[in-house]
Amino acid sequence: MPNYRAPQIHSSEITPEEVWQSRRYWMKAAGASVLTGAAAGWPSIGGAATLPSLEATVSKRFFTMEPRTPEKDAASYNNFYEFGLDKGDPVKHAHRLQTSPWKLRIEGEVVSPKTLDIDDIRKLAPLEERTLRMRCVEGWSMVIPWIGYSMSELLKQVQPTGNAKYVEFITDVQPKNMPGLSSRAIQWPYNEGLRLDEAMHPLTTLVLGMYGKILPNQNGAPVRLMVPWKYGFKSAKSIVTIRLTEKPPVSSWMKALPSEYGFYSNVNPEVSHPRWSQATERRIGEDGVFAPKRKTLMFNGYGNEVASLYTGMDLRKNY
Ligand SMILES: Nc1nc2c(c(=O)[nH]1)N[C@H]1C(S)=C(S)[C@@H](COP(=O)(O)O)O[C@H]1N2
Ligand SMILES: [Mo]
Repeated sequence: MPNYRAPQIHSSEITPEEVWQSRRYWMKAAGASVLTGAAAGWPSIGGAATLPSLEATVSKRFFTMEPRTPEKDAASYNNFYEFGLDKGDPVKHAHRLQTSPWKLRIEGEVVSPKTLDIDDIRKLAPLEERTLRMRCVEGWSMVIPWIGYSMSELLKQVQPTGNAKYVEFITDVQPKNMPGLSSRAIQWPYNEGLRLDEAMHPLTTLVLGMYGKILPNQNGAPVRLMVPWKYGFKSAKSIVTIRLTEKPPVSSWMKALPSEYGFYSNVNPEVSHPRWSQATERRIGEDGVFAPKRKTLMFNGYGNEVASLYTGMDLRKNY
C-alpha cells in the first residue's frame, strides 16, 4: 500500500497525459500484471524503432501517487556524458551504443564470481515495475516506472565474502560509439560506488527496462542501477562490471570535483552543493520554468526506508 507520502499535487498541475497515466496505473495495480510496450508507444525519438516490451509485476511496495514523468521527457532529457554533455545529446547519439551481446561481470570479494548475459540477468529474479522518484544533483527530478529487481538478488548469487564492504559499478567504454569520451570532464570509465549495506537495501534496483519496455540506450541500456534516495549520478548506466571491494571505491565524480561530490551523495535539502542550493527542485514535464519550485525531501522522500543506514553519521561531513 502507498507508504510514500507524496507532496500535495494540485489538480490544475495535472495534464490529460498524466490523468491517463494514473488511470492506466490503477488499472494495472488492480490487474497485477502488465504487458504494455508497443501498444502504448510514443512517437519515436531520434528515429529509434519502438522498443520490445518487458513484462513485469507492479510492485505494491515501491510506487508513488505522484504522476509519472511523460515517457518522452524521461527518454529525451538525459545525462549520459559518454554521449555528450548536453541533455539532448544522449538521445541523438546513444543509438550507436552496442548493447548486444552484453556481458556483466561480478567479481572481487565474492565466493563465486560470475559473468552473466542479459538473458541470465532477466531470468535471475521476477521483474517488478517500481515507480520511483529520481533527483538529479542539478536540481531537476522525474518519476519513472522502472523495471527490474533489487540489486541484492544479484549480489546474493555471488556470495560476498567477509571482506566485502563496498560495491563498485563500472560502465562500458566504446571508443568508436561514444562521442562524449573526447571530453576530459571526468575520467572514463564512468564509475560509482555504494557501501555494501546500501547496495543490499531493497530499494537499490538493478534496472532492465522502463515504461513497460526494455531500456532505451540513452537511459542506460541494457542494464543500469537506480538508487532513488541518492542524487542521480550514483545510478550508473550501461554497467559491465560490478566489483565488491574492501576499500571504498573512488568515483569518477569524486576524482573530478572532490569538494563537490562525496561518496554518499544522499539527497539532502539541508546541504547545499558548493555552487547552488539543493533545497528545491523542478519536476520535468510538470513544473514550467516559471512555476514555484517544489521542496526537495530528505533522502528524496525515502527516509522511512533508508535513514537507519546512516544512524550516528554527520551527513554534512559525509556528503
Ligand atoms: N554511465 C553513466 N551513467 C550515468 C551518467 C553518465 O553520464 N554516464 N549520468 C548520471 C546522472 S548525472 C543522472 S542524473 C542519471 C540520469 O539518468 P536518466 O537519463 O535515465 O534520467 O544517470 C546517471 N548515470
Ligand atoms: Mo545528475
